[in-house]
Parts: sequence; structure tokens; C-alpha cells
Amino acid sequence: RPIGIFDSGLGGLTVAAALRRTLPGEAVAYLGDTARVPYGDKSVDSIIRFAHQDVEFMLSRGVKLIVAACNTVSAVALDSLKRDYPDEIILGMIDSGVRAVIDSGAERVAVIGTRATINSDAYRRGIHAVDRSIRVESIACPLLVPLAEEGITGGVIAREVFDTYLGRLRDDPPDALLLGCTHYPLFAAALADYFSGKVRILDSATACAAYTARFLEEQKMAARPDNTPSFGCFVTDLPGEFHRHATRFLGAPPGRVERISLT
Ligand code: DGN
Repeated sequence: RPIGIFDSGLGGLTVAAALRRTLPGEAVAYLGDTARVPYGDKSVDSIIRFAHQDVEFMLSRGVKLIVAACNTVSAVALDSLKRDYPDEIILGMIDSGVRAVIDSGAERVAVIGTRATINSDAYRRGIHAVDRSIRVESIACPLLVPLAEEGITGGVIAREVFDTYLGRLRDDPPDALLLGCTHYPLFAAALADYFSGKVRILDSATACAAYTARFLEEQKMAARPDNTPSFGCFVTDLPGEFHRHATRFLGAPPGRVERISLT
């Protein structure tokens, strides 16, 4: 059975890419709710409602586990999903991101994400549940999502946007920067450069993939070695547009993209 990965749109493909690198033998079904992206600026009620519909669709595809590959959904709706689907395995982005911060040994970390993720305070709460002594600065960087979708992941425009949100950290850099949004791994190189290599960049997509791989191994749910891996995408709007941008996020062409409706 496939692993179901869902996101508000394209961004979760960075998680799918990391998962395919870590678990090349697995079948993956990806859902991007492109008709309603971005979730990051929506209300908590809307995000929870959309996330429930995303999960229902994933279950209809017979997946063995679901990865909420959207930091916004994970920060805002995961508790509600776990309450309403107690028999299903739903993994989010927060626990693995928190683990990456703890394992980095950082004493001071900046967490960046969408407005909804930062307003939820989920990463800070998660980090402090493990270690209260870590200093956490949380900063919403909403412009980075459209920038990544436009393919502007470096150069003067990206630098201006970094200055707007992260300028104050440049003079007094934290030990680590957690990329708490699906789109931000695309800026990893430019951000490392922006901080002159002084800040450790922690990528929540890679962290989530490693966490999922460990989980499958522990639960003896990993695909058998003779499994034929596959990758299929479902979107709620404009499959052609998704296809055009997907390679940048996935690192490879996405294959077949089917349009579906969630409502
Ligand atoms: N996928 C969202 C996240 O990781 O928070 C970013 C895109 C969005 O919905 N704003």
C-alpha cells in the first residue's frame, strides 16, 4: 500500500522528494490542494476543515499511513486530525522538526514559517517541551512561499525579502535556523550564504523523511524489497500548472497528475 502525503499545494513535494530519497522502494500517493493554496494565511477553522477533507481523500486511496507534509496543517490541525481519526497513522512535520533542533545541540534557534504556523507557536512549544533552556525566536516569512513558486530562490529579490524578515538576525545570528515551511528548503543555499555560513540550516522536509523511515522500520511497515515503487499526484486545480512547477520542488518530473475534487 502507498504512503499518502498531502499538502496545501506544491510545497509538500520537498517532503515527497526527501521521502523518495530515504525510502526509494515505497509507493507514494501525493495530494496537493492547489485550488485552495495557500493554507498559511487562512483561519484555523478553514485549515482544519481542509485538512479533514485531505485525509478523507488519502484514506479513499487505501494508504498505509498519512504524512501531513504541510507545516501549517501540522501546526494547526494535527491534534484535531488525530482525535477524529484515532485508528489511522498520521504523521506531521512538527515532531521531526523539533527533533532536528534538539539533535543539532543549538542553544538559540530561529524558526521560520507561514503566519499560521508561527501564530500557533507549535514549534516553540514542541522544543520547550523537551528543553526549556533553548532560546526560540519565531518569525513568519509569508513572502517566501510565492517567491519559491515563482522560482526566485536567490539573487537580489530573495535577499531583500530575507532582509525584511531576518535582517535583525544577521548582526546577531542564532546557532540554527529551522525551515518550518515546505517551500523554504528551496532557499537553503541562499540562506546559508545570507548568514555567511554561520547559522546551521535545519530542513524540516529531510527531518520528516528520516522520522517517517524510522517509524516504518520500527512498526515493520516498510515496503518489501520486491515492491515496485510508484509515484502518483492528485491535485484540486490545474494539473498542467502543477506539472510545470513540480520538478523544482520534487527534483524530478512528477509523472501522472490527476485532477480530483475534495468538496
Ligand atoms: N505548505 C505550507 C506550509 O508548509 O506551511 C506552505 C504553503 C501554504 O499553504 N502557505
